[in-house]
Amino acid sequence: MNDIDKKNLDSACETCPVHQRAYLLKLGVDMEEWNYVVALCGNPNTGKSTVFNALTGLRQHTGNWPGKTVSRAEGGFEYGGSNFKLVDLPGTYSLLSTTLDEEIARDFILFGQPDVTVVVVDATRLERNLNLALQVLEITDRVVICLNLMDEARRQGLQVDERRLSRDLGVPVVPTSARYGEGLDTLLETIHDVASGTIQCKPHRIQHLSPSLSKAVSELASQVETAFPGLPNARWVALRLLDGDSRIAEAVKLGELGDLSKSAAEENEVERSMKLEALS
Ligand SMILES: Nc1nc2c(ncn2[C@@H]2O[C@H](COP(=O)(O)OP(=O)(O)OP(=O)(O)O)[C@@H](O)[C@H]2O)c(=O)[nH]1
Ligand SMILES: [Mg+2]
Repeated sequence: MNDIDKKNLDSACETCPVHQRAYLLKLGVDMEEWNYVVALCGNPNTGKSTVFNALTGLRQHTGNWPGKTVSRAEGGFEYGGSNFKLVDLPGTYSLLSTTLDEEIARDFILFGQPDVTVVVVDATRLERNLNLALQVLEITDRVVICLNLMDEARRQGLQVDERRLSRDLGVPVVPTSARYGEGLDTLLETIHDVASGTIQCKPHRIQHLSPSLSKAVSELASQVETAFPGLPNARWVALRLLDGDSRIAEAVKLGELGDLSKSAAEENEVERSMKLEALS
């Protein structure tokens, strides 16, 4: 492969879907007819289902998460010539997996690697809602913040500087009043632009781990990568292991992470060779 081909492949990779097709299939999401997968998460009662219904209309169906009694809704929409699959995740305050709902939301974002994760936040309770948003920014960089209930914030005399928020978080922030359909066109456009790579996110991450923690995370992350080649977010897994996350420790012991990394890596390999073939 010459340099130009290599460059083309690199730039193609920057904009191609990043989702883990094999793992999404395990979670019951078949990407056959879809270009991009978008996850919708947020604290309970922030308007996720209202946003979901507004974006997908009648193109949706509901069921349960595979093997779980937690209900899920997924649907689709078309924008800018691409088909988007939208998955409504259970409402959660955190991704640290103390409940089944949190575990489902976390696994979907962490291992399914949606092309875009939309975090719906309540503009009238920003401080509490940003906890989840910051956790999401730790594990994925393709995020759009949907700053919902703006009508309610205005009614309460609250002003939110969405530009400043966007600058501080390093990802786009779109103000909406989903119940009244306000801001949803911009939300669609922004989801499209992040999915296609037109907008590049630079998410705010914790920069200053102490030197000893930083060293421990790097060492453990490289062991995790050796044990589970191709696993996305090995650093985050290492951090959770050091924090004593029993669910992640169990997934490591039972080899569940191994299943995921193997299928994801195989999938990537197939996609890569197809791209190389197309270039030759
Ligand atoms: N005023 C106002 N109300 C809204 C807005 N968006 C949603 N709501 C209302 O907020 C309530 C909760 O909305 P849902 O869409 O069910 O919220 P959710 O996040 O899916 O809730 P859970 O699935 O229970 O976590 C409903 O009564 C909606 O009509 C908005 O922009 N403004
Ligand atoms: Mg809901």
